[in-house]
Amino acid sequence: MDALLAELTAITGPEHVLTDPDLVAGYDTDWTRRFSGPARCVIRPGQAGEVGAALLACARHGAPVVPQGGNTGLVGGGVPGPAGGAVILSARRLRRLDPVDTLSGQVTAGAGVTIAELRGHAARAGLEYGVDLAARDSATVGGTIATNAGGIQTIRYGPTRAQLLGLEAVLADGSVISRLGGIQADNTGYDLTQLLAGSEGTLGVITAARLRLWPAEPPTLTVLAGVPGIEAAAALQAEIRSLLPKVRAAEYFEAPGLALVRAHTGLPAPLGREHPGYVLVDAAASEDEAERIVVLAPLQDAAVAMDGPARAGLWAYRERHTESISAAGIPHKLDVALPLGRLAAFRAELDEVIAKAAVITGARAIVFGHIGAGNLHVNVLGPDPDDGSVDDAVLRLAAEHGGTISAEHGIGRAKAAVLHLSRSAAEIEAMRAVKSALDPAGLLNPGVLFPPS
Ligand code: FAD
Ligand code: 2HG
Ligand code: ZN
Repeated sequence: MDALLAELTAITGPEHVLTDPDLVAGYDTDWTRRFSGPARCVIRPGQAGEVGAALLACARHGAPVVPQGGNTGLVGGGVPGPAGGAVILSARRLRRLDPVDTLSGQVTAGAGVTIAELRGHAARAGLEYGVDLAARDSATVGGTIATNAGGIQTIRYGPTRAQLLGLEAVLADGSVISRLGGIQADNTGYDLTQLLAGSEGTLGVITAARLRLWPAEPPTLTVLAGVPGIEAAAALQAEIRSLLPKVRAAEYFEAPGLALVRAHTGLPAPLGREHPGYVLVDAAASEDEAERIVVLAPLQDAAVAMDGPARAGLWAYRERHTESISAAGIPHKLDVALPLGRLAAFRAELDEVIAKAAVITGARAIVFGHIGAGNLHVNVLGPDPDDGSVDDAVLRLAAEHGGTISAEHGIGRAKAAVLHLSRSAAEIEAMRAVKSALDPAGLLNPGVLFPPS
């Protein structure tokens, strides 16, 4: 056994240092199958002290460390790059879950707790965790903080950073920073908690977090409506949001995505007719409010559900897009956001831009997303996974329309080379300065977030 493996084994015991290729396979390839890289091993520490010892051992042996949670990330940030030699540090065993503090409406959770577990735990105390996403059964507290995940409730509760009151993390030098006291009125200098939110494993390994919970406000109304296109979709969700105070999700998908979902799942057509686009809205609404909504003119062909199973049935058309696309191929995932007023102009140019960029390989786009937040998931099937020309063209188009190249999935390895499309040179330099202050040797997640210097 080589010296690093011997040291790592001494830290966690042999059962938590994986080298068998069959076991490592679940960690070294990302959810999309587009990103993969050889790992020297996987280590699965059970507490922050073991994380610190593992980081120091890797630093001594010059082995880069790739922090990983549920491995549901979609931009290659949680798996090694092609160079090899990296150690994957899985945070899944950091499973602390304290009783809900109902006095403050807060909870402390370990990095390895899944979002479904956290949401269930909060619900049993009559509260709600504000972030929800289709990957809820695998995505972790640590991973969602590291990516500042958004999800289906962002328009109501904000992204993950808005839930984050404090965290515990291990820095590259093995030191532990911890602010789990849950004091909201805390004005004592740099906010290191928020610095780590969205840092994508480049600044430290998150081991636990103090999270805000919300009064439970179960959604009671789900509406799925057909629309002629994205402009009508943006207008419809705005109209519904102006009439209902408690809209928690406003989602969008199009006919090609629906066709893939139906082919993959066997679900029947959701509405009486086919439409170019569909809007799905979830709200906590009274019966009176619901009645005001269902008479809206654009809802002439719509399905309305007011009980759990029927609502879940409508949500399946939206939530099963990601798996249905993956069943059809390895997608290029371009998670952009635009000002709502630019969505239609962006969408109008999108197909042409994709067709030009992928002229040799051929390509088809499936567009869906969180339209209430201006967030579109452009998935492109067809081009070779290693061919980045489509990615480049779509991201440039979003930037030209005043949008961002990542709304919620992060930069990862997928978009590191084009970070400049959304961040100025001065911003990237400032971010690099923070990185080299906290991780001067570049131990944590090299190749993620920053373009090669
Ligand atoms: P991983 O994939 O393991 O890692 C993601 C990043 O975080 C990597 O850079 C990794 O290095 C870093 N990281 C992980 N754990 C730690 C830690 N403890 N400390 C430091 N760094 C760490 N995302 C959304 O934002 N909104 C959605 O609606 C959404 N829906 C999805 C639906 C499906 C079906 C799938 C497959 C994915 C979806 N995602 C969505 C993407 C993904 O779930 C999120 O990015 C999620 O935050 C990743 O969490 P994870 O625990 O799987 O992290
Ligand atoms: C979603 O909103 C996720 O469903 C995944 O963010 C998006 O598959 C995608 O591109
Ligand atoms: Zn999304």
